Amino acid sequence: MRFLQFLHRARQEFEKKWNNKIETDVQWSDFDVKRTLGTGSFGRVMLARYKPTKSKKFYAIKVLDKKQIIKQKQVPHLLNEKKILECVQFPFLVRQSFAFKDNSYCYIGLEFVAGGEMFHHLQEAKKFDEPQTRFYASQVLLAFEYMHYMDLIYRDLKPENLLIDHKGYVKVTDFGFCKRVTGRAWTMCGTPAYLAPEIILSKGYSKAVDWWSYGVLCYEMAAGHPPFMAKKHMDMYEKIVQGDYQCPDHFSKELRDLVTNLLQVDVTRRFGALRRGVQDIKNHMFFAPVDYIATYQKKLKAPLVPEVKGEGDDGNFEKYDEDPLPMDKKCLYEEEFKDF
Ligand code: ISQ
Repeated sequence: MRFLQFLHRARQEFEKKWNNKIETDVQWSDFDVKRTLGTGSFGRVMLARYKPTKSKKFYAIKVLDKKQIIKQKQVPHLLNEKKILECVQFPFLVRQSFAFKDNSYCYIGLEFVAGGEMFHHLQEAKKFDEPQTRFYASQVLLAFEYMHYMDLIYRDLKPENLLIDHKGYVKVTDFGFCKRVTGRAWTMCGTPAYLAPEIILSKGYSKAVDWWSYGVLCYEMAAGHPPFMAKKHMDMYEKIVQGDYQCPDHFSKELRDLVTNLLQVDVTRRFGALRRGVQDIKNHMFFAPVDYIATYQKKLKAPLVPEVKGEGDDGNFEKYDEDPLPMDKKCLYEEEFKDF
């Protein structure tokens, strides 16, 4: 009950920000750029240090190429992402500190989360044991409970989008596909191995797609590979819409039961989307050892504390080619990006 009161207050805060446009007067030349932390189809995330103030804080700045955004028709998704990031505030969601644009790019400044991607830690460990799986899964669960309460569908859950902070806790990043909807959504988006059957079948879909991808994530953390795999996307989609997967023998009966209830092809049977909503998952026996309040307060000892040698240590992130960021002489697509 206490948590519901918290969510109610958090929703009021969210609404206030949703209706207010936040301005900043930060610019790219205010930063010392260290290096690239990640790349995507419309740009890259760069580690950079803010020069003007004494604190010289580090940020992970998402640099988005306006030309690419236009070409790939992603303007609405970008505006969504910025607005949502401005509004959300939760311990397991990455925070936005500022946003600005110039002639060629749009920039979103995020807090720097130094522990690296869960994807990287999962690769190193091959698979997580069940207590570690539960530790991360319980935080993503609270993050989804928060987002869904704000009428947000996340739509892109995967280990690449989960960062580990210096204490070893999860932060969800990349809100590029996140959308505020009360009814149904229709856009085909996400990552093939995590797509819910109803998205593949081009049906209108709801928040339940996040609970499907959550089932895929729980499975993948504990197994070391996702439940639906095939060389060709079409073969993988066939398995997904059939619900054709098997749990490894080492899965406990609790984990097996949780995954079975989440990976329900029939939305009307899927955990998270039933009458009791998220409570069916929070109260599931797999999560019986979890203290959600202590989790929310980050009072528990993390199973893996990443090595972070001081502020701005980028050692937990892979290296990328550093291509220059060419700047146009005139402002591109001023009208199209006026709301950024
Ligand atoms: C590091 N910190 C915050 C956000 C990030 C997004 C992508 C890659 C690295 C990141």
